[in-house]
Amino acid sequence: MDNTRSLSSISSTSSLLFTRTNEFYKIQNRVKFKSPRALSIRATSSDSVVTLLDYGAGNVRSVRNAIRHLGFGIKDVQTPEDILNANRLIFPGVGAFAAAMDVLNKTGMAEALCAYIEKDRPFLGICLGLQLLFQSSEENGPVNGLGLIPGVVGRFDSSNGFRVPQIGWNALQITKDSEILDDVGDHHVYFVHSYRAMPSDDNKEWVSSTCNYGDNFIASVRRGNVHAVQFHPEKSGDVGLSVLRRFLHPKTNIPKKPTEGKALKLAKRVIACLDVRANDKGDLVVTKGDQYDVREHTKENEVRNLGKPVELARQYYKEGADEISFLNITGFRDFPLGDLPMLQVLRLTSENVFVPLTVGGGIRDFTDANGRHYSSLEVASEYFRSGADKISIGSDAVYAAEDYLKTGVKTGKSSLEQISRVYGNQAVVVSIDPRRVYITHPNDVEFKAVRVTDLGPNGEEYAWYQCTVNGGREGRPIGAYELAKAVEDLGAGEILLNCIDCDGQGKGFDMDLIKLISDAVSIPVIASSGAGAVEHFSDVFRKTNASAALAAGIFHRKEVPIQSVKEHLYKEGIEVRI
Ligand code: 1PR
Repeated sequence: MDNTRSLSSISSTSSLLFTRTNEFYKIQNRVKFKSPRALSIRATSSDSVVTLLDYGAGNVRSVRNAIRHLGFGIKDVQTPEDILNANRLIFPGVGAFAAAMDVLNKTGMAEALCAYIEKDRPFLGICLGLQLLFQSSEENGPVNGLGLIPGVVGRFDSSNGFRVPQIGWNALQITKDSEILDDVGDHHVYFVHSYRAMPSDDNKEWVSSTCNYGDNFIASVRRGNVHAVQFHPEKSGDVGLSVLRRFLHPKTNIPKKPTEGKALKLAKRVIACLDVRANDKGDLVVTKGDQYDVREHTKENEVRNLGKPVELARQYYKEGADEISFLNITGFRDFPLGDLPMLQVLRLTSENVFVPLTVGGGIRDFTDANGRHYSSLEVASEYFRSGADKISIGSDAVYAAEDYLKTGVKTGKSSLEQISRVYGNQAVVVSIDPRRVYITHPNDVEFKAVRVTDLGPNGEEYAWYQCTVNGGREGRPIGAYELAKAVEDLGAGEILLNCIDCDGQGKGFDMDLIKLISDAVSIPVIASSGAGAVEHFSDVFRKTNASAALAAGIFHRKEVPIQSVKEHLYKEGIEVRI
């Protein structure tokens, strides 16, 4: 895209750009400090309006979209009185525990929340909105919480082989009638978190379900009209919408749906990836490369056009994709906030796609033609606010890892560090684009090499995986193994592991590479590039520690539907969400 043209449209966007910190600040200034205990509860507003406590710490667009999708209007909390006067309050806590408590305390909302909950008014906390109800958290702490439920929120233990954060679809063990979970049964729901509260004798009157991830943690609580869930109903597909629906319509007699799920534990995820870019006419299209070459080999040499991003994303959601990734593949040379159609794609998709959305491409610092500087954090914030749950960093993470390995110092200034500090590492994916380089002996290079399953063209028995930037155009002096370990240190929450050699080939994933990386890090790894048949998915989950497998071409060309991948995995005894 032409930067000059695109930048003219940025001025309207720039006012939208703000970080979470700024947003906190705005809210703190906006809210009057007044003791909520001195306030009386006014007449309630309409039944079709739900009050939302959004303190601006991240993406709650999906919660808003889900509420609207279910036919409700939204009233945003501006003052503590709004909490006390709510008919029905949803608190989708996002971000870090300490920062959230800071805002709640400074604005008087903490007291209002306690008063509201103590009066048994209808409340639904989501994720951090559950954790904040407890006495304290170890996240950057100890930090005191609202103190309504006995217990301390602690970090998952990764020493027993469980990857932290827990990202994905897990099963609930329902321990008491919670009403809002009536349709969950044996279906999976979506979790994304590094911290959790544990059930104990002291809090057992609250606990309505637990989930197992290394240990049994609290997945939901309920007392009277007060509910809170550690999972994300707004990202848990139809099952999640049913949780919200039951909270919003408590008195209506919605018949309990028969349980058809088979959830036992954390499921392996199947992800549909949409590589997006503008074609030569300027329309945003889903394209697909062969080893990253996205142009047709015809006289016209056009960008391959496999469909429209929003339509395809909706279709994949309906077909059972556990997650959708959008990669803005020319983001490395265009300024993504100039690429407003991409933001529009996210906004439209998140209106009725209720599974996690990742967006990548062009997340880096940028200075426009007028000298206005945009930080990568601002770019990411705009993506989050447009509906992304996770952002994915490619080229910029390579440079950050190179610097880190050279100096051994975490400057805290890289996009990776800044974004994960503000939004949490579960929101930051690093996309690796490596190319296989065959060698005869592992000591031929300073990078980690593996013995390859299939020999190289000259009978080479080893290979290392060279990282690239700018959509595979430039090789860098760093291997995929070194990069993966460095970005984990710098705060990445997940790795999207592509392979240029396998991309679009349909011959299966690069098992050597995926095994190497998924054994090297303790964050989840998404296997990508090369899926051509359902067996490739079972293979990658059997032979490697990948947490998810991503495919593009076979889904776009309708060669293998997502549902048949799921059915195959299920028949093979691999846990999937069905
Ligand atoms: O460097 O931060 O701007 O991010 C650019 C992003 O765009 C990176 O995530 C990079 O992987 C991606 N990208 C850049 N150029 C291309 C290209 O194809 N020319 N796409 C590209 C990467 C790879 C996968 C693909 C799988 C599965 N595409 O996303 O979807 O290989 O395909 P398959 O199932 O058909 O084999 P930055």
